[in-house]
Amino acid sequence: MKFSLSSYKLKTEIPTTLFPCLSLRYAARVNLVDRFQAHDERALARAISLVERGSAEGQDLLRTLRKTKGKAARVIGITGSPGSGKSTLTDQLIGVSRAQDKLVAVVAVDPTSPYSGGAILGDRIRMMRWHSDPKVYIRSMATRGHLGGLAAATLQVLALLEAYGFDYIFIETVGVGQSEVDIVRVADTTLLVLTPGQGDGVQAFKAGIMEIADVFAINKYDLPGGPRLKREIQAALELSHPEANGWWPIIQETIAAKGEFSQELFAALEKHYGYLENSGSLERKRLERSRFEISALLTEQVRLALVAKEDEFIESVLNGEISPLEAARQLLG
Ligand SMILES: Nc1nc2c(ncn2[C@@H]2O[C@H](COP(=O)(O)OP(=O)(O)OP(=O)(O)O)[C@@H](O)[C@H]2O)c(=O)[nH]1
Ligand SMILES: [Mg+2]
Repeated sequence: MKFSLSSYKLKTEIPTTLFPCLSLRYAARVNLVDRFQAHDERALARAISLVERGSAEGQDLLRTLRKTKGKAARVIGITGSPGSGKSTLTDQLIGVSRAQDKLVAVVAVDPTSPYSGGAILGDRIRMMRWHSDPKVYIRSMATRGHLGGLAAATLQVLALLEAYGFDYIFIETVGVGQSEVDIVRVADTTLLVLTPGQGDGVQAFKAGIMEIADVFAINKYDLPGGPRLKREIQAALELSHPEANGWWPIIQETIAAKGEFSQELFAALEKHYGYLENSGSLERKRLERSRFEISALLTEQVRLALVAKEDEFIESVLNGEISPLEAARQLLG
């Protein structure tokens, strides 16, 4: 027999004397949905761990919650090179949101990649002052084993956070590897953090990540070279003509460590969201996010199913008995 979560409410009314164990389990799940929707942070934590584990219960929960969709959260992706000040800026943006009594979530994606020692500790320290605020939820997620991209689990956690009713969801990813490309497909607004004096402008231009930014933060503007970096980015934008998409990226200087220009940066993010709403692009963004969610899960499932079998083919490919393409096809077949 198949149960859906919506029927759990009915099921709990089955006389508990008949199926005491079953009823208790259903009651627990109903309770989880109710508690989740009543903004119980422990229910959120439980829901996230269910989804991260890939359990059937987690999937049921996601489906139920998606059906009772409330208002949309604003999802802001924050990316940039290691140490550019992403967490310090996020801390400032939380501050501006909280001054407006908004409900705020932060997902700090720790790439655990060979390039970076992992950002979790830094994030914890940088945003520590919010730990006692019940309207701020901060979660670090590792993406180990996902080639530096945003893990499928991250996207599902994002769906949970949206259902929970957060007004703002900030996703911090280090701009290394695939994650900064992925972030564009997930976030409504992408904020690229650059810093002067490290050749960031040139590097961003070379790596083709200029195109991903809806808003630029030139952080550490207290250090020498800020105005120059700003001019470089302006010139680069003029060359690439971003207005073809209907949006001309805003370049905002910030000194996150001193809390300067946070309001201005926040206003730039709001302006971009307004543009999305007015141009009808928001709907397109949301479709793209769902598409990305499916494809990330698909890739992960295929990898999980097939990678273990790869070994059987390695020798044959090495000996020239079959080609790598034939091996891949046989694996899929
Ligand atoms: N001078 C100066 N330093 C800053 C500014 N903003 C942040 N920092 C410092 O830069 C360092 C890195 O800041 P984080 O916020 O941890 O940077 P991050 O980009 O989150 O770093 P990762 O998550 O490790 O990639 C810290 O020592 C901050 O205090 C700024 O505006 N000016
Ligand atoms: Mg950080």
